[in-house]
Amino acid sequence: GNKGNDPRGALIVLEGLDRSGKSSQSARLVSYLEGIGHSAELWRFPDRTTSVGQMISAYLSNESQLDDHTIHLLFSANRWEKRSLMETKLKSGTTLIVDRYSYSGVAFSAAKGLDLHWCKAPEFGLPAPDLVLYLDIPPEKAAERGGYGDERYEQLEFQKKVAECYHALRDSSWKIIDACRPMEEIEKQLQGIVLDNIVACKVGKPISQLWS
Ligand code: Z5A
Ligand code: MG
Repeated sequence: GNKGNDPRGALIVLEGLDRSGKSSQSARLVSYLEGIGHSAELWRFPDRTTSVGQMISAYLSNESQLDDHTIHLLFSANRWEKRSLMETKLKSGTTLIVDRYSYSGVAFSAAKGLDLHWCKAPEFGLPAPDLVLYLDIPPEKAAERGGYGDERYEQLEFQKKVAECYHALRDSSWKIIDACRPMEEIEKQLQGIVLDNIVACKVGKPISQLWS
């Protein structure tokens, strides 16, 4: 057990447009960290395993219809229901690699035309990431990748709006990664950035809260 003064884990989020490579790179990062002896877990939002997550999943696959505000709040609730476990893990020294977080929540809803400040409000007080890795890719290039077009938001014009909304959310915790390069090259770059960040968290950087 962790007695409180022990090093904490880092909260590291991957964001980016659909098909930018978040899930591929998150999985590779966790394998890498585990391989060099770090305690790390792969998390993703939406977490489709909870009852809220199942409502979200039905919505995304067009099996159900929901008002834009309602689905926004469900995505946020899906993060809040994982908050205490997230904090417990971080405090016990486990680094969390999280595939999408509040930035996806705000960017996708704001891209539909909802007010940006309204979209940010329910995220207030969630643990703030120590690092956001933004996998940057032009929407046209992402659309050329496999599997695009199966779910509700996977349309080119909409993805362009999402990209603009992501841009408005950038802050000093973000690192912009060129996601058009080969997977292995991106993987190597992320490993270096993440290791530096984990070390910085271990030397006592407190967990802050959104939107700081
Ligand atoms: N959403 C929301 O509205 N509000 C919220 O709060 C949250 C989410 C959290 C489902 O998310 C939707 O929910 C999403 C946002 C919204 N909108 N949509 N659509 P999801 O995470 O379940 O989406 P996904 O379908 O699992 O994955 P993705 O994000 O679209 O893709 P990705 O994870 O970024 O990419 P990938 O799966 O790693 O790679 C995609 C393909 O590209 C695959 O064939 C790879 O082999 C290939 N790939 C990856 N990297 C490369 C490179 N470097 N070169 C060439 N090919 C590559
Ligand atoms: Mg994914």
